Amino acid sequence: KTNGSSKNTPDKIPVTAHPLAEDPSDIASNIKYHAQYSPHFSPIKFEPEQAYYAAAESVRDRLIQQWNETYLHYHKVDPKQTYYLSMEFLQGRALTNAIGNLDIQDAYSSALNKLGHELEEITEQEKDMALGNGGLGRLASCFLDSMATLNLPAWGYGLRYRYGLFKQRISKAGQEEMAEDWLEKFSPWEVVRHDVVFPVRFFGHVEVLPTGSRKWVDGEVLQALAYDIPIPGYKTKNTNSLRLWEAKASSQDFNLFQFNDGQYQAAAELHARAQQICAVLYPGDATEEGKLLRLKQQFFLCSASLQDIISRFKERKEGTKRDWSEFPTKVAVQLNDTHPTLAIPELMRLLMDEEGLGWDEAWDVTSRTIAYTNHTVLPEALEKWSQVVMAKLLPRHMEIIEEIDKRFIEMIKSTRPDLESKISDMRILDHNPNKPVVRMANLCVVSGHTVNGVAQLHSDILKAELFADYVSIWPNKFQNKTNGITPRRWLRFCSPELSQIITKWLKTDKWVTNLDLLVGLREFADNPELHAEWDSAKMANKQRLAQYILKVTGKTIDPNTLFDIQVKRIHEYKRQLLNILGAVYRYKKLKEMSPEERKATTPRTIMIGGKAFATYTNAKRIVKLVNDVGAVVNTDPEVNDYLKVVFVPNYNVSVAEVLIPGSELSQHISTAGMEASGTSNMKFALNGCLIIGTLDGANVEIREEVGEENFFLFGATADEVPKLRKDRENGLFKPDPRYEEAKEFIRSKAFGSYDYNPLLDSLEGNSGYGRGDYFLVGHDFPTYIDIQQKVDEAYKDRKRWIKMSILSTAGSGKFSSDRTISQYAKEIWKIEECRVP
Ligand code: 4GP
Repeated sequence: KTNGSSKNTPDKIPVTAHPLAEDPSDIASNIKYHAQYSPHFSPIKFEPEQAYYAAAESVRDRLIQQWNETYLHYHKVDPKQTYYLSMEFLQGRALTNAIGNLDIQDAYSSALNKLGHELEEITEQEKDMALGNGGLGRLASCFLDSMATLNLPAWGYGLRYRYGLFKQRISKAGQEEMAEDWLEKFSPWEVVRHDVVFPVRFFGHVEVLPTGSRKWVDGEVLQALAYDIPIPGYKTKNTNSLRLWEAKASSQDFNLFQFNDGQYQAAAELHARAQQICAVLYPGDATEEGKLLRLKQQFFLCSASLQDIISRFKERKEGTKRDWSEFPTKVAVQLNDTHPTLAIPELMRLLMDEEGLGWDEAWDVTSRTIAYTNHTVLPEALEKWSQVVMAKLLPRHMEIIEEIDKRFIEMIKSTRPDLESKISDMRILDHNPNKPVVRMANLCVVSGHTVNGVAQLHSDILKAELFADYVSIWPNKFQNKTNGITPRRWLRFCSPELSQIITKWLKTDKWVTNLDLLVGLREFADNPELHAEWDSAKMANKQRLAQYILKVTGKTIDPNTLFDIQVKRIHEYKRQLLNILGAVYRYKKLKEMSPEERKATTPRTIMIGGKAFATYTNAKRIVKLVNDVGAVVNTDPEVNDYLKVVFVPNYNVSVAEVLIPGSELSQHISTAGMEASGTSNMKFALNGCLIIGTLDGANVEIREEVGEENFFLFGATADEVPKLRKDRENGLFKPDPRYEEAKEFIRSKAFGSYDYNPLLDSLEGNSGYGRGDYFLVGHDFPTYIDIQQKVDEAYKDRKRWIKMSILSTAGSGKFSSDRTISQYAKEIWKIEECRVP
């Protein structure tokens, strides 16, 4: 191992461009070529950072080659293509993934060695591309990987945020948000496409032309500029695109006269407004300005993407006039939640006002093209936009939405008089005089050809509750597509040791693209040789995790303790509070024990990580509580050999890649019925980690697959939840004394002087969202504590635990995103493989 300093750079390696080199020496000279001729850094230095950029650029050359071939192939074949519109893509790092998918790991590793570097050290130089918030964004990225691997003609469309969500820092005060700086230097993975630019209009008004048709004019016009990120499939030539839009004002919009007059801000006003659009993901929306900016972002994504899609549709049959009724046979648009709903009125507008179609024809095309995925039933996440703001920013779209709403009501009245009393709930416009809004989910359901949930339980809830009235009109519109995760990033690359063992025992590495093969491990679940190998791979991953924790928090954790992890966005429904109350209870009991009794317990390290949305006060209090509990427990010499509580800062994709392989128990403990699916539960299970969880989201299916005896179940079921809430309102809830004890301990200031009463008060009282313990922490606490005891017992029996761990991996085949995407392709998009020869 070298320190990668300039002293170690072997001068003998020639500097040549070999974009597709196979041989490590040629790859090394290609890397050197990039270090020398890409003018980003001084040519004298060759530190790990420069080596990363040079290696990334050399890998990118290869991708571009395949990418161009893919594009030309799709152009020639003109297959039906899917476009996945999403406000979020949580891509994480690209280098390991690209090298792995291209199957050039060994060659790059030895090429870098020749240059005095280690591949692993180099890959850690990369900043995460963190253009997402949580599960919905990471799902989109897993889907891109599967689409390319399955050779499907399918692209992603998103926004190129300058700062992404935010970087989380933990201080005494709790969470602090900092700008995420993935573009501080530059990203070697994006290719700016100066030839792909579309105008996007805001404000203005609608003009009626002499022909009677309508046109949106005036207002302000920005430019959408494309940045493409190559998405390689695993061991295939197909390399798809993630196209991210950046907002720009044109040079014509720079007012030179004003500038020379000293009015610098006024001169570049439109440029400044353009910059705001792609500055951050989910800007605060407490103010009217914030709401307007979010709506602008959504429209910007939809308008640019649809103009691009339409121009590709035309371009692929250049010279001939395309029949618009063919559009849905060439284009499938998937809306990742309601954020890109404006794609519906925008497609209608483009078809009618720009292409000259009539309403019926445009409606037919639009509704056969668009499908919608719902990712949550939380009422606050179901978007509603003010009609006033919508009419001001997008006057033509508001007209179109009104017309869709009107026709929907007419349809109900004429065909389903039995539903007339439901119209006010089902229609798109809510004319509440205090706050008239557009209900985006309703617009999606009415306009799209398919609506899907993301796990069986969630899809059932959508059909039985949220969208029940529509089901009676369109029974075939609703589907389930249980989420999945890519086995490449989430096992093959993040846990090479375990992967090797799996390949050895299955005698094939085909599981990487056919995850169902993992079931073959069941046969060896009792084999002592496999047990020994499994145990040592898990231990290596735990050690790597312990080193990481030391690096980022300064805390030492012991790999011989049970590693128990909960990582996800901090939200009351996900119940990190239940976890920490459990930890507090455990701590209190340990304090009460004699030293001998303590020795008989199962030592644990509890790790919790996740970001709290900047304006979500209770979530931020939870982050602080975890840190405060950790500060006391971890420094208590009586207890800290048996319990540690660590908050893992700035949870993101690359942190997950270290945490998940090293975990043994993972908590997925949401109030039943509230977690649409969860996807990290799948990643943990795949990595041989056991799950403690409620019957919620995909937990239900994971438990079915891995076997009940390998899943630590507790808590109320989704069916029971409404009655439990009612009981609570009627004063019928009787708290368990252990629950009271844990809360009281925190209130007693055992964990510092911060006032946690407002947080704990959300668990008291009898009613209301966020009060009266809406998320049923109190109800589920006793069964949670009981099942944790079962975990402790199971962990003591090493043989049993390892067997459970093997069976967990063996039962995870269903959760490959390859399976999910094959189902979308067949059952929603109707697209087929288009393999590049
Ligand atoms: C998330 C859901 O909370 C999670 O259960 C699901 O696994 C994930 O989508 C992917 O389907 N929702 C969001 C969101 O991230 O912003 O609504």
